[in-house]
Amino acid sequence: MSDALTRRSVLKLSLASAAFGRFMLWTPQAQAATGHRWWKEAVVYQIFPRSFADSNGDGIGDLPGIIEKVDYLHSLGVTAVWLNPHYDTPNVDSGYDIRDYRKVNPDFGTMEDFDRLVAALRARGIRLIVDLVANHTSNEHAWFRESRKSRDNPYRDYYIWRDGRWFGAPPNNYPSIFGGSAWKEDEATGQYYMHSFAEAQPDLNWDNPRVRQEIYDIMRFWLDKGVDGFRMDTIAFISKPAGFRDLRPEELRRPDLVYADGPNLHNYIQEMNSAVLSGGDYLTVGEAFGVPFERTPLFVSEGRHELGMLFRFDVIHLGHGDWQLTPWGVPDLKAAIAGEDQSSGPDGWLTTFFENHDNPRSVSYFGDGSPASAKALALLLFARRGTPFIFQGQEIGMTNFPFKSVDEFEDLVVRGIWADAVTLRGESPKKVLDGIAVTSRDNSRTPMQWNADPKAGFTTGVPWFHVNPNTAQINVASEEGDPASVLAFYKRLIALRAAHPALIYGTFSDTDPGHPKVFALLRDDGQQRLLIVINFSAEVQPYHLPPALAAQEILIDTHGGAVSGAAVSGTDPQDLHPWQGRIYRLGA
Ligand code: TEU
Ligand code: CA
Repeated sequence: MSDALTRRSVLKLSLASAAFGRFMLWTPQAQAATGHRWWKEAVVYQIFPRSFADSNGDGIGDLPGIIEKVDYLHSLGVTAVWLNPHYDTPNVDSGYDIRDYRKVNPDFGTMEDFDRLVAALRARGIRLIVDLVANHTSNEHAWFRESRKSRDNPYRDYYIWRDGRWFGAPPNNYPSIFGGSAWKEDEATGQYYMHSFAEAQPDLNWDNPRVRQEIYDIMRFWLDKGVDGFRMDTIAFISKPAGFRDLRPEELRRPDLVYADGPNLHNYIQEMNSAVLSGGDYLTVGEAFGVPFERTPLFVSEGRHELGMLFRFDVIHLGHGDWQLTPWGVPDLKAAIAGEDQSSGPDGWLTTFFENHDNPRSVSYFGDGSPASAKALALLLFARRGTPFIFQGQEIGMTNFPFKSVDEFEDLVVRGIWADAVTLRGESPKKVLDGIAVTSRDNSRTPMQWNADPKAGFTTGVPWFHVNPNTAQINVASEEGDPASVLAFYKRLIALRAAHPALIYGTFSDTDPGHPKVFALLRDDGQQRLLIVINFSAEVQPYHLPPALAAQEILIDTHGGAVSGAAVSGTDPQDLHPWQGRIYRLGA
């Protein structure tokens, strides 16, 4: 049998078993032979519940609100949902400070609502993954309330307590990712506890086996409820160094690189895998903040039995730190994309995403705010190798919010930046505000724009956060009726990916990494070769297909639904309109 034939039959077999798997028990062994997995084929939709849909008019999005929108999700074609934290929380950091891991946030509903959500999604073939926040808890969690009481409390070792070095000086010079020291002195015992993020988010002590078992129990609890996996918050931070030495000056600029490299990190993830994850074929995606390229395969290489995929931040953080902006060009974006792609190693898998709840809107940051640039980004999202994640509102081209003053922000990170940059270091308030306005994660947290109403159809009450005034133009209701809308384009892309395995399992290569404006990306699964060409600029680009890449057919075009399926012969002599992109099927 020729190589190509072998590949073909293996592919057919695995596609057949993928279809089969929907109705029958999943067989991980059979899948492992080809590396095909449901979660590689999935298209995931991220929901930030507080801002998605409010069912009871209190101005806060909730689980019944999501249930009302499951048909919308189904019509979009997504096959999985990632829910940002839905647990009981004092809400210091939008639910990433969990008070009770087994209780639904009362703002969002009840456990019955959660069960109904799982069922409603499942009835439409959509799986659910939940957020696992295991590096830290809320300071109001029962474990921490016990832990801080006394040095000999049975929960003392659930957290990381150390003596200060001398009066008023923390145990070492670790900064918190959210600003200030990572140590907070606690009155009851006079010791300091560690918090990688906010003071209200004390870090758990993963070196304590009881803590690890608690987390595994929590994971089993939600798996038993029917969830299909986890997005693991800042998972690379869980293992802490024994000695807590001081960071060197150059390390202080990127403390996350040190925090994400604890001595037991991979032991713990492997233990979690064998204790919990090996029991099924779950979607697991680790937030890999701080993980350098070369360590990526340690998490995702199949043979290591750790995680299915990671979120890397090379692309989404291109050109910005906390708030400082550095200029970037299309070749830099190409390099970041190629870098992420290659970092997975030969048998690892990654994600493709341009937005999440921690970042600005991609159409504003990477594009020029126009629907045309939103479609170009959508095409680039699906051109990349990896499981695509779409953040709520991205599929209609939601933009950044027009923030005009620092008081309009909600995020504690903004307050931290302001205190550090303006108050402490004397930076110009205008400069800092301009930077925050472009980069703040509050941009992604404004209510979902369902219709043109000033409340966006998000709530009948007073929305908890500003509605973007452009909901008058950018909203689901108007785009649903428009075949040329961003929403319609996302639907076509999602369907196209499902129908073209080369877009899922095909190799990825950039055929023109130096071109200053145009992407020309090749996906090849041995059966089909697809060329994705995207004019990533607001100007016309005279781009011609290289003669070697004889195009047979246009599968999708950002400019006009009618042309898809149109035959082309060999090179295509047309200029590309601003932000125009196409997928060509190439000859053998
Ligand atoms: O984020 C971890 C993290 O490092 C981010 O805060 C990142 O540095 C920043 O947002 C820039 O993108 C996770 C959650 O995604 C975030 O929402 C939480 O605030 C944080 O953990 C603490 O739980
Ligand atoms: Ca509500």
